[in-house]
Amino acid sequence: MDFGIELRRAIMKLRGAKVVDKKTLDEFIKDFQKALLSGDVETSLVYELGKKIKEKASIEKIPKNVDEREFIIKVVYDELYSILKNAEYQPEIRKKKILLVGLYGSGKTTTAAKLAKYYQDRGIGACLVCCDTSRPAAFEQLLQLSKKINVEFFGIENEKDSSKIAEEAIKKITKKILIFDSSGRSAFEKELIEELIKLKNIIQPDETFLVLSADIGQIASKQAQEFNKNIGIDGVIITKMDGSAKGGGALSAIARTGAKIAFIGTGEAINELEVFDANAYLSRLLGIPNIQLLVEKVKEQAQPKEIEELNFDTFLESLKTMKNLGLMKIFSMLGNPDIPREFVDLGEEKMKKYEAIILFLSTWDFAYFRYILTNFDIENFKKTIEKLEKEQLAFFNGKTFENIDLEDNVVTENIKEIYIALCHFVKHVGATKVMYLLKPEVFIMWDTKIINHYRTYKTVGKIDKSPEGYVNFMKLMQKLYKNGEFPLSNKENESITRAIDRYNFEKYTVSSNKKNKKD
Ligand SMILES: Nc1nc2c(ncn2[C@@H]2O[C@H](COP(=O)(O)OP(=O)(O)OP(=O)(O)O)[C@@H](O)[C@H]2O)c(=O)[nH]1
Ligand SMILES: [Mg+2]
Repeated sequence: MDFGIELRRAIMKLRGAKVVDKKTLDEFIKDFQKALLSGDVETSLVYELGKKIKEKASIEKIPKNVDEREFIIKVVYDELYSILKNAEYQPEIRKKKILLVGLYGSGKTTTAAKLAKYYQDRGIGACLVCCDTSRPAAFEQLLQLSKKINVEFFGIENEKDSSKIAEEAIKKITKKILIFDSSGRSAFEKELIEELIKLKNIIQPDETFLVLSADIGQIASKQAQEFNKNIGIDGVIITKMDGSAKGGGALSAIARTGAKIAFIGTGEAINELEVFDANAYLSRLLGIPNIQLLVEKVKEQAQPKEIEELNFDTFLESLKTMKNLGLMKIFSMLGNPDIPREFVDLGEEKMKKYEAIILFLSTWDFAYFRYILTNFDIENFKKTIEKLEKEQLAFFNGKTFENIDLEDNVVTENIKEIYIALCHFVKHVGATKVMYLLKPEVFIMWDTKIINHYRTYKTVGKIDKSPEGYVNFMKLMQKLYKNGEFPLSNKENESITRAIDRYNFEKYTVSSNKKNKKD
């Protein structure tokens, strides 16, 4: 379980609070502190943070017209950012020598390959040098990795003196970034540290990085200090941030020593390495969508076609290109890192539709859908959609919103069955969103604000959230559309169903949100 889950739960609970008073704030701070402690963050830091948040977000200090929940979350964000921002490190893209050192099994060899790929992708050739002379098969492991990513490899099989290997590599390979992998060791093993000092003197690296696994939590700072004292390090790379509950402890402990965090490892795959960016990390950690970053990433991937605005339509359009980015990353940037991995791991082709659904849902209501999706029976959802597609949805093939006969019982029964099946998974609002995604030419989405508006509409009977209520809503939409009562835009390529939804959304959902903020 990753460290952020508890934190995001605390935030979700705060977001869902009906009123925000002193009691709510105290309770949030308690939840927040508990989450940090479970992430192995130092007790003194946890205490200090709690105190600061209590001061800065005290109810009297929250400006009028600002949502209290968002204000408190912003204070939390800023406090955490102030700890982490100084640990950022910008790696220069140039020819250099990098030495990786660290504890056994911390991820040095994997990280060496990830770094080689990182630089290679940025236009600079890299060579992986095996200076691990103690671990059996270290040579073979690095050799295989270098083949996998197609970078040069240098090693001398059965050579026991790592300094000799380094010397040869430096002599032979002069035009590339050299990345030296070394044997695992603790900072407290004197003899092994002596050997490392010798190796470092021969290499004269431009950058020496200590590779630490997030699993060790706050102990990270002791290792960092000791390694720094003995051999001197330029920064730390924290691996396994994906799988460890203690990542927060490791990060904050390192940041507090004043050391830099050069990269973080976020998975076993070769491309799962990121330059440590405090903003990006915190957005993901706290479940705050980092749309800016997502837009940048999508733009990066979507060349040469520019994506000017990120919305539902461009989202679907760019799904294909975003695929390269990794869906897990996209969800994270949307503030939804808790989406079950299975969603992402299902076969590519098959998943397209579900991806669209989930992406859409997750952009629509973060907190709510994070909750739903983390408690979601994916297999069952998949089966349900497949069944609907063969039966009730197939009924609508070739039909459109304008031409369906809503007085026909067969039509309305099919609508109700689809609606009921989907409500089971994503409730009444989500159900219509999924229906729209599956049959965009037929169904119109609604939400609570839209329902409320049309409930009082003079020309209809009761509109409620029941299946009949949705059929009534569809009838009303069709009637209003046929009477020309929707001042629909003539946006190029915009379908009628989408245009009606845009109209309803802008008129009833958005304006009602604005009104609530003012109150
Ligand atoms: N989940 C996850 N696993 C990682 C990450 N980095 C490395 N690993 C895994 O950690 C294990 C150990 O990685 P290695 O790269 O062999 O570690 P090492 O420090 O070279 O180990 P020694 O050479 O034995 O000291 C492997 O199974 C890697 O796949 C990461 O960021 N996330
Ligand atoms: Mg190794």
